[in-house]
Amino acid sequence: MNANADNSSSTGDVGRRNIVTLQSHILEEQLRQPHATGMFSWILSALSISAKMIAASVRRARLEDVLGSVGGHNVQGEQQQKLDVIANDILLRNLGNRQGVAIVASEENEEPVILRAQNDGETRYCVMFDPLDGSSNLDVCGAVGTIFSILRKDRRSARVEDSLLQPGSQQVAAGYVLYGPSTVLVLTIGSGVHMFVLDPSIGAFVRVAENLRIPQRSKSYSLNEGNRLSFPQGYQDYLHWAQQNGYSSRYAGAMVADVHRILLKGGVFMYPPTAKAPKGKLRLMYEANPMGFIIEQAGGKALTGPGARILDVQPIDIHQRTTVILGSSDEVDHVVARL
Ligand code: P6P
Repeated sequence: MNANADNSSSTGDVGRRNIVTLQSHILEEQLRQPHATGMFSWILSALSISAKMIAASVRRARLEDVLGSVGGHNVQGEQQQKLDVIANDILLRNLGNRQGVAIVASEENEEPVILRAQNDGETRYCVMFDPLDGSSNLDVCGAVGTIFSILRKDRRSARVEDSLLQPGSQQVAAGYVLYGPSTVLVLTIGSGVHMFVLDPSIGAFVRVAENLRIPQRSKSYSLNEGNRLSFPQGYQDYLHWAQQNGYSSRYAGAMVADVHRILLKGGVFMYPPTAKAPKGKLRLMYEANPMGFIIEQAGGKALTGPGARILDVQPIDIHQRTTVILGSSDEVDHVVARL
């Protein structure tokens, strides 16, 4: 039984377990903030509702013939899946209904969506997200996910969109939803990492673990070895060392699935520079930053290279890409020692 699990008895008798839902967890956290207005909680609830709606769409995708591509390409030049658009619309609609949100930015939208004017005194937050990460896995019933990042609006900025270009260290919350055999939501608001599982019988995310800690080491690495020959030499040297030392390789092709496995079991996830993506493929603002925040909050490391913390990168564009090396601290060290 997971040592982090909530009051779970050794027999796992769910009947006696104190059920804490995501909503009550959020309210517990709000009560700890003397000046909280409830706006932040409302935004998290919009993300929770969106996750339930997206999960329902993902589970029925094959039945409702919403798999496959829409024929267009997103700002990344990637084929846009029908469910990418559905998930994006769900998030835009639910977040648009929350007065505290000034602006949102999505992998699927070239430009940010300004919801309220910079001088609107009620708005305090900016939300960025990848609505359906790894969506190319959908057609083969593979794991997909949603990744989100929340920043405070910078009231000193002249334009509301300027608030988006803050380093990851300024995030006030980050999380992901993994649509796998169960729907799992992992969240940090800067005081630990907590995990929730959607219980369809009550339609609520139930807290199953608090203050998750990533194992310090684990002989497992995760990257697309199909690009090995174009990796910088240091990464190739690492792979040679790892294979000589009995490491296993695990790669789902969806960052949420790979990072979730590493959060729970340990290991290291990488997206190195490649010939096709010389600066790395993953997006800083709505993939690397939120995942980096979660991994660091769980006691791991999240770097773009030796001594370069992901959360310290000063962004210049909301869709910029970055190299990613994140996971167990000892395993990240083994990689950067060879770069
Ligand atoms: P590749 C999915 O498209 C994604 O953005 C991440 O979820 C995933 O880690 C990566 O790209 C997979 O990229 O080049 O290995 O298919």
